Amino acid sequence: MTHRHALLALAVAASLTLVGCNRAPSPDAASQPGAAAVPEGETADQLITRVNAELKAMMPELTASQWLSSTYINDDSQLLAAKYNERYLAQLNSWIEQARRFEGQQMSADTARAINLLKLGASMPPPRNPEHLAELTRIASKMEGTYGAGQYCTGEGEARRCRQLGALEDVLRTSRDYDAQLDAWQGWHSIAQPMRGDYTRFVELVNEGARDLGFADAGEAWRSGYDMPPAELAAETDRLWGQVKPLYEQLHCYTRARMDARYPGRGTVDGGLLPAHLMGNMWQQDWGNLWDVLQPYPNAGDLDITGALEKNYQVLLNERMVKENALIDSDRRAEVAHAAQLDNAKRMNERAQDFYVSLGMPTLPESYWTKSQFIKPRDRDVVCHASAWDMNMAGDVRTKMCTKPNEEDFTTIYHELGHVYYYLAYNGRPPLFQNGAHDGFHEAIGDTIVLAMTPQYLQSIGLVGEQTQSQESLVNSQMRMALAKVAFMPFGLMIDRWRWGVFDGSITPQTYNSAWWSLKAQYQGVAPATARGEEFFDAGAKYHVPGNTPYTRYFLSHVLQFQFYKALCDASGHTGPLYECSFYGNKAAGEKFWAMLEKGNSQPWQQTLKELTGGEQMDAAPVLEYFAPLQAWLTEQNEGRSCGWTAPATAQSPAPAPAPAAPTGG
Ligand code: X8Z
Ligand code: ZN
Repeated sequence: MTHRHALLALAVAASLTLVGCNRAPSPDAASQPGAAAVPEGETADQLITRVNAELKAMMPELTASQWLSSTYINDDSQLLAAKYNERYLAQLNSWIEQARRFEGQQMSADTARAINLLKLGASMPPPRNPEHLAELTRIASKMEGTYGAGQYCTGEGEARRCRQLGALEDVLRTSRDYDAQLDAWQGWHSIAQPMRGDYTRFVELVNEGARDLGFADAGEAWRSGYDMPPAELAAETDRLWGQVKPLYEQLHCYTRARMDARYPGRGTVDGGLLPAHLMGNMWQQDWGNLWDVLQPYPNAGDLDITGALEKNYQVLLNERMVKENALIDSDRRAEVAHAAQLDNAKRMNERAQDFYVSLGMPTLPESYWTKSQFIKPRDRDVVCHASAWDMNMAGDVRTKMCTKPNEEDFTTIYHELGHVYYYLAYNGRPPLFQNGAHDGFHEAIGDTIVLAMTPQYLQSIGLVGEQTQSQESLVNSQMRMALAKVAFMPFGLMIDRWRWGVFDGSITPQTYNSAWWSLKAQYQGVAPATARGEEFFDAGAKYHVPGNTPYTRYFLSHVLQFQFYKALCDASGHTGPLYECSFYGNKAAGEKFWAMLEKGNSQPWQQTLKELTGGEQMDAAPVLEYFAPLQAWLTEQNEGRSCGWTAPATAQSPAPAPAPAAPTGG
């Protein structure tokens, strides 16, 4: 999932509740428990110094409660997480209220920025009403727990079998059986149905919070964290998408032809859309698992990273089993396998750390290795969605994953370490500046490193075999990257197109699902193979919806990471085509990267971007430069095909509203 910057964002959200029209402290704020007394005669600069200290002091208990509820899901941990979140948000309200005294007064530029940051960028704008705030944090914890503990059960009695997300994803990754994939896909989506009511209420509450803060709705609050007017953000993302769309359409067209060949007669859905359950990924956001179907040249260049990682794990497991008595019982065998999985996941993390260290960054602290959750525990429910945590703003950084030995998880580790190194780099800044330049920056750090994992780099670490230089192997490696990066982009946009609509009321609870599939069709060109009416809540089957993590950040990250990559390649002295560059081991690139990380969000992101890339605008030109050979190849392949798709009428028209609920007594 997201890194725990969300926490700060939550805090920021809360503070917004007090940005109102009257200057007197609101009774709510005055009565907040734990609100420190305001020292008499305190200046704005002194206030921010104090807020920074209080924020840092509160952080450990807040993050600890969230960590426990994510790594040990039960009613008690959820209760505590909700409570600590509520307290924290209330405290933030109090800080914001205190800051209002200084509106319009002279203060240092840093203090003005810090006060502004308190008011902006809220991901969960909390309502002013204390009961509603408590209800909001309870619902948030509950939805996160429901998602994390979600399971799909089939069969009766002895034959009853329950599978969680990881097992269902395994089916989509490895099975090419149409019905088995459909079952896994539908099964996972069934876990979201019970969340529909909670989500509906959640939307009302965050909108109430947003309005209390002076925003039109929660979506506008989300769009306000980009050092530009919120009204401009949607157009900005449209502009960037416009740059990449032709490339996506080529990839889609090629993919559709291969899917038709692989699943004759049912490789596409009416209108030329790709069937959601066949794309190798629960949300069709990364098509890399379809390598067996989509690989351009099967005999050019071995890039089977998953195969290599699995083999490494098997070797480790065999060593462990041999060391043990061969006759050990099945319980002990399971323990040994678990220990081998943990060791293997740590090795994958060491490999990722090595890249960062090669750039001159520090090794991770010992506590990273002892306190992280690397694999799925056997005895309890956890939120498996990957995340990186800064527990105390003082070096206790962690990753939480349910790592498996496959390519996707391998690159996710690099992604999470990007967050972790960002935390470590800006830990010296005042707490209010300990954040990404904007949230897309935070998401782009590790992915920039992933772009530098060229076939040559992968060969040098022994993950893939000898790489030959040929046009065919180039197309293969470009395709591998495109299936992860280009396929992602329309997904990165559509989630918040849906949520912005939900928050502004243009998408109502009666049209949650039809609007979801309408946007999936419009942006991604994918569709469900079977009807998905309003009895479903398919948005809820994607972590970031019940987890309330804004998603535009990932779209922006997929643009920015190519800009960062290009800048670091330049810094390293690379001269050839962009896609050939790896800055592994290059200290000059490392220094430039670190200089950006170390800034946090102490200045507008445009300035930070300029210092790294020379330009102040987000720009997808480096994406196109990188993929130029693939785009040319795809265009050639697609010649004579009719590309593009039309969204089916059923996905566009809202489903009929359900019958009104029966009146309840009392
Ligand atoms: O949620 C994540 C990371 C944590 S911030 C694992 N990502 C998005 C997703 O999985 O949906 C990374 C890419 C997109
Ligand atoms: Zn992330």
